[in-house]
Amino acid sequence: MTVNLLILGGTTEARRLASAVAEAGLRGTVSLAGRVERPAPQGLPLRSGGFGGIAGLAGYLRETAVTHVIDGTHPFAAQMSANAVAACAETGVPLLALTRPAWEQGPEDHWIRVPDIAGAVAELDRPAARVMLAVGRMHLAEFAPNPQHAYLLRLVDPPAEPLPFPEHHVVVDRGPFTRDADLKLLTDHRIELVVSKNAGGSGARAKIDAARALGLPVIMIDRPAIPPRAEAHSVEAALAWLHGATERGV
Ligand code: 3Y8
Ligand code: NAP
Repeated sequence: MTVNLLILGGTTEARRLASAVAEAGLRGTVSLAGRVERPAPQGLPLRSGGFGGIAGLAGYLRETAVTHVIDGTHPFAAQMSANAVAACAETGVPLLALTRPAWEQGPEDHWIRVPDIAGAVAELDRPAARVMLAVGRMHLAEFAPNPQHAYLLRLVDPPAEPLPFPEHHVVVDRGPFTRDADLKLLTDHRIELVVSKNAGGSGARAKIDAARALGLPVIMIDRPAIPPRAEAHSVEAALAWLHGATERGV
């Protein structure tokens, strides 16, 4: 069977998979939501924007005769992943998730684990501190109830609207980040507390390694629930699945 792969992208691992698929001479497309102004080149043709829910994705799979879907989205992109499980079940297109194991707390880590964004907001109901809020842009408004803190924000694009924090400093940057650069960032801004999603992978963990080196506490947000699906934790395993699936003719 001729492969026509759809990669749901937006992570370092998805981009690396796309390059490997292109090098293998297989046909594939990377899909992004269109969240940022200048997405990184993906090594395969790119489509951008929502599909229109489960029905929209199922329609896309049929119309473009996709033979396999690899969901390489971020662990917090739970809606996209749930839609992929449903649309692939409906259309019979084989689905594999390429996802990263959650970060584990080490002996020198000072983590305060919370179940979700609301848990992180509740945890910030404490006396004023210098906080690195490294959760991106989309959920910033939820953090408005704690204006007492001085926030260091890292955003992929400059903020389009005023931010709900009287005292804040914005760094416009995209990852993957490095431990040394984040060590300097936390030190220069005299950060006392870091707020982070448990993204897993290497691209976002620099701030966690830097916080550990500085002995700083981290409010660590656990991942949202995602329906069960086949999973791989490396590009090599994802490619093996793809080759295996094509040999089996599924
Ligand atoms: C549009 C596509 C690659 C992929 C790079 C990874 C690593 C660097 C670290 C911090 C944490 C954060 C954020 C982050 C990281 C990788 C990966 C990752 C975290 C790009 C990209 C898109 C997005 C969307 C963006 C979100 C935001 C989240 C910033 C490309 C650069 C905070 C997640 O302004 C916005 O609307 C931003 C939205 C979703 C979370 C949020 O709620 O704001 N990612 N990030 C994707 C699309 O349109 O479909 O240009 O590369 C991708 C990457 N961002 O090629 O190596 O694999 O995780 N992304 C988090 O983990 O908390 C930054 O600052 O320390
Ligand atoms: P989400 O909340 O799970 O998805 C909301 C809706 O956005 C989806 O239902 C879908 O719209 C659209 N969408 C999401 N990802 C898409 C993709 N790759 N291609 C096409 N449409 C997509 O997703 P999110 O958390 O906003 O994440 C959006 C993108 O940013 C994803 O590519 C993700 O990998 C990347 N990202 C997210 C985070 C994060 O912290 N959430 C971190 C790093 C990268 P329709 O229902 O209309 O199809």
